[in-house]
Amino acid sequence: NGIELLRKHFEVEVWEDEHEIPREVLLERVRNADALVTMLSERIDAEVFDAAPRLRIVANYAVGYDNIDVEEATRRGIYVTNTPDVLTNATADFAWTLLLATARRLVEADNFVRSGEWKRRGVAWHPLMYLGHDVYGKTIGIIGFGRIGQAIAKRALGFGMRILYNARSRKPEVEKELEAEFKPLEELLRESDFTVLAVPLTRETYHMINEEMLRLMKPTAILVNIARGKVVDTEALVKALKEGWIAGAGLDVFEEEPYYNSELFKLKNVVLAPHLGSATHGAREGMAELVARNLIAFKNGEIPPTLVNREVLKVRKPG
Ligand code: 8YV
Repeated sequence: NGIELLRKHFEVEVWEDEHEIPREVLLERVRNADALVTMLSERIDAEVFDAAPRLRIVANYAVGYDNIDVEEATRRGIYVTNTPDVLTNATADFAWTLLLATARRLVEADNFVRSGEWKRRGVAWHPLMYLGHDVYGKTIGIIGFGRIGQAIAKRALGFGMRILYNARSRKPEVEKELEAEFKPLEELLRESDFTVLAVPLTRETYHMINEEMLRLMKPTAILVNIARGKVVDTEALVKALKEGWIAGAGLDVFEEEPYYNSELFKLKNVVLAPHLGSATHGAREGMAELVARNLIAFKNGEIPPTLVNREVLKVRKPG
């Protein structure tokens, strides 16, 4: 495991508590740290860097790194690394898990069986029972066409879907391979039966899916978010789901985590998960190992294999 691997090379201090590390404890504990392994729950910014004068590398146990002020890290010559690739398939699988579960109302149906309601009704079968949305042959729109977005598209090929995508830049090589069409955001939203969010959270993608965008979607459309909660304006989404501008949503990520929203939780046409996109045994092992490899490379005076801020090399030497 990753920590065992690290112990061979470093003196390791672990925050074992299942609760998040309190800010003041974090600021205290980083005082003598050369390296820091972080998760999404920790905001790593100038305040942390000020408290950690020896810090040379922040290895994020995640592919997304919106929890880290990368610009500030670069300015101070601190490496930032992430965990791409090792979680791509697990996360794409989970996007599909949510898509299918929402389209076919799996959670509602599961509750119907396990609550005893099925037995109480005494009706074995009815042609209109828990009707869902067709998936095969429909149109999927993928917003964000990096590794995870493309892996989601690959799976869509098996579902005979028309694949639309939107991204900062066009990707002609993959367009061919995945038979995917580039569309401006508005068009993608208008045409898709399923819209899946796979963008990183940045200044540009914050509340990218707002009321105006939700109103463009089909009333039969389903929105799936495995990216970051803040990409969607939740208040607008709740309105869209309640008023039927869209048919449903599968959400793995929320504007605040842990999340509670009594309005959203009342709705039957949503399937919710507590940020489980990469939560498989294989992906977690891969992430831990990659974090360790980045740190070991740093210790050996090499450039970490999945360095996020390459510009930092202008400010510091490898190692
Ligand atoms: C992690 C993620 O579970 O990689 C990411 O960006 O969101 C998830 O894989 C989470 O970030 C743990 O830090």
